[in-house]
Amino acid sequence: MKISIIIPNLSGEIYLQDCKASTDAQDIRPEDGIELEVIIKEDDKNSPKGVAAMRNQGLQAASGDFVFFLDSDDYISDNAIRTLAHAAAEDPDGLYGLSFRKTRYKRESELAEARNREPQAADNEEIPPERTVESVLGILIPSKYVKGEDALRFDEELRFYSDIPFMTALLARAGRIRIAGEPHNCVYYKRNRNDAIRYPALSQIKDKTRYAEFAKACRLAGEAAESALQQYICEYICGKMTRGKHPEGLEWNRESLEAVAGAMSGVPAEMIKSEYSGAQKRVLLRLRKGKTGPALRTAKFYVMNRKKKGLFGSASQWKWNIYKRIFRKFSIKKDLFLFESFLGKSYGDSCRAIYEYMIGCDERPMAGEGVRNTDSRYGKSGDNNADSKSRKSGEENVAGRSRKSGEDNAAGRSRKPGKRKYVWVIDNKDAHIPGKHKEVKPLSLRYFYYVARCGAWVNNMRQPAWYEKREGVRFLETWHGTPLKKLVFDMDDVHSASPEYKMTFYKQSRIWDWLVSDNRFSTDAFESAFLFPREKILELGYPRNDLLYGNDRDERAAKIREKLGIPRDKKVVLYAPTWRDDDYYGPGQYKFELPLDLDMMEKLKDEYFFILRTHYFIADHLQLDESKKQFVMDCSRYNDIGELYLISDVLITDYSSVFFDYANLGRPILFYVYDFEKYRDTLRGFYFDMESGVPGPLLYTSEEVLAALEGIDGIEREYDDKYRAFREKFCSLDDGHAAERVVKAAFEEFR
Ligand code: C2G
Repeated sequence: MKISIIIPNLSGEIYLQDCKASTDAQDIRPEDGIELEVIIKEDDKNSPKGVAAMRNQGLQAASGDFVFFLDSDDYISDNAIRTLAHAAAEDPDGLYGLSFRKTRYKRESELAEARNREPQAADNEEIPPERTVESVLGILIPSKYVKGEDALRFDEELRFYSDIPFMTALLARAGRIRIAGEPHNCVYYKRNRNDAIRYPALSQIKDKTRYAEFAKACRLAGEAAESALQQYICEYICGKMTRGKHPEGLEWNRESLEAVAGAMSGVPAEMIKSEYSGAQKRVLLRLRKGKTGPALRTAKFYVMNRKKKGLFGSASQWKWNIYKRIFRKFSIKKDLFLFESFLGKSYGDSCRAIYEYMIGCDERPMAGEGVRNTDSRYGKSGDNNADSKSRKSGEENVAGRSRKSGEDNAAGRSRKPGKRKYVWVIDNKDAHIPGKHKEVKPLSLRYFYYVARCGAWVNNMRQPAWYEKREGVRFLETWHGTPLKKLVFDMDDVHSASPEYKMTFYKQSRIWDWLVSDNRFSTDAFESAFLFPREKILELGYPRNDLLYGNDRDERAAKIREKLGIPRDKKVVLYAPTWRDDDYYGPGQYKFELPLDLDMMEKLKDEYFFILRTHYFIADHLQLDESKKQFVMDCSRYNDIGELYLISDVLITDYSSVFFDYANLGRPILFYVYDFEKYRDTLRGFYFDMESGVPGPLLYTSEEVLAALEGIDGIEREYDDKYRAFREKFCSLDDGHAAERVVKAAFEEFR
């Protein structure tokens, strides 16, 4: 038996590799008597003809007894063809198909997981009717249906929905599709592409004609295989509705609904009534009768409700409506600066440093002042307080802006400090924010008010996806770390909770007017990882690290230690790991179990005090025994990790960006990387080789951490050269004046 696998390749090389690897790996034995023919049809990049044409060319070229359609971004399990062929030997005119599994991962990771998957009984002996119409993929089709006089072909006029008429006609001739093999190990892997910006799937392309084409495809499909087609139409409409999306990515409108109403007229009312309920049922029944106006009103109401619930939970829905309908109608206030750090969880990071620099400016006289940053907390301009670091990069010119502080003071330029207003988004009782300002809780009504009206927004993470920047608003994105772990578009597989991650990130980052970078390395990474224009990157050092160079940093550290109640005679170890992309309750809600053995660390309690600090995404609270509290403290909710750096003598971290900042202090850093290989090879990947590139030892067990702390002086000596080189590369722009440089570069009223 000969089987022709037809692969239309529209997506280029990036996915095809896995696809080809899976056809090459087919487990076919001599005694099976199976011959495989793999036909890959490349589309013309300059004048693309589309998937229907490529498949037709494939059918023309196929010489097998059966054909099998595989998409170039998908792959199949190694036993797929053999299993299908065995099934088809029983009934050579029938249709057999594979179970579908949607995946976001590469073949290698997916197959590794499949090996551990428990066998499970198939839910169904047959492929569900809506899928049979929707897609030709994963089905072994006897050649008699695609050869000869009335051979089936794809309609090349249809760009998105050519499968519908093909499949309805095939079903009319060959009947139902039975599932071959077991769903846990014999599978068609349908890849959900995670990069709709650079490599969109057909289903991710927004096109105004899509909806009308869907209706046309249904009309062409006509009478054939009626019930499967009808079920598919209903599922399609409800599927789009429940996701709150029109297929073009637009709002539903009457025209688009009219386009499907025709296809709906043949659907029996009984079927709708028995299988659907609520708004879905009402919309389908109205469409069936051609009443597009009432159907549209019901659908819109339904979509609106779903959308808001999804965004905020129903409690905040009304606030969002007020934001959209009322607050956004007011003018923006140019002098109103909104600050938000780590989603309002803390008063800290670069946003804090920028804010404190700004209020410092407002308090001081303007004319002839020359040097702005005289706040004792951040040291004096020009006074370089860093341990022993080089300042060679001081004159570097980035994005056409001078880094020299003070000299570009705008004598005579109006700053009107009196008019400026500051608002902080904050939900942390321990935040004691200085200066005249207002505070709003995230997602409160006042929050929506200021989001709608602010003239400038300073944020260190992404703003909410629903936020649309208004004309004249300035957005300063400080970001929150030099990346070791790969970010967004540099990640192949996205393991975190949100499948839309890359697409959403791309859209959100388009509104940033400036993005702050701590070093050249970060600038390069942001350009490739965020697809972000280099000219908008302010490579001026991290404002958040200014405090590490303050003249008063020792005094300040002593106060913080006292406030926290840390014994004076103890050295402090700060343990600050990052989060794990694959261990979550939901988006932004990650799990964490302390991997450091505190019983073991107790041995050091006479010398050391331990501060534990989880990442802000971690939802789990650390549970500490009373007995441990004399040498361990949980500071996960502490406002600003920068202050914890100041009071600690040693940092333990893993892949978190914290060590780039901490290195400014020149104090020892240990890397407790108990899951190193998994993190590097599967979860994220790194921008550089961690084993050779970080300024401290990689440790894999609590025993090793203990030994390293016991011998910390030796480690400091051992890593001295490496540490120096590391600081040269990553910290050379930090000097206590980054906030000043960033504010001046972004906001003209401060120049
Ligand atoms: N952070 C913290 N406590 C931790 C870990 C992180 O306060 N235990 C803060 C630090 O300011 C750190 C920032 O959150 O620099 C970002 O944390 P990362 O662990 O680096 O992770 P992520 O939020 O995914 O940031 O490009 C930046 C990072 O690579 C991505």
